[in-house]
Amino acid sequence: MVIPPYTPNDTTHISMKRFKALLKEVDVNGDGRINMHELSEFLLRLGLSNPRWRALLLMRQVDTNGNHTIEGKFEMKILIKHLRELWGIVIS
Ligand SMILES: [Ca+2]
Repeated sequence: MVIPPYTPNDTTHISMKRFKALLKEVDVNGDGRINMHELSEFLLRLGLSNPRWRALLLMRQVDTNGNHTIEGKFEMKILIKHLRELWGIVIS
């Protein structure tokens, strides 16, 4: 499956408050970590197509300690960076 590369026209802005609220919403087991399933749900709620495919791609790049979840300040920072660079989602 090919996802079209993002062009600057596609930029979506969401607030840090909204970003954190969304993460909390999708963290169904409430452990403060985002797993593949939760990440896919998160991307779906951001309105992105093919959320499962994107979640797979994103997890591979963001999960630096390889525990299959996104957690902690460091990985969150990378998540924010990649959302912007890959798909033009700017969190501010
Ligand atoms: Ca991790």
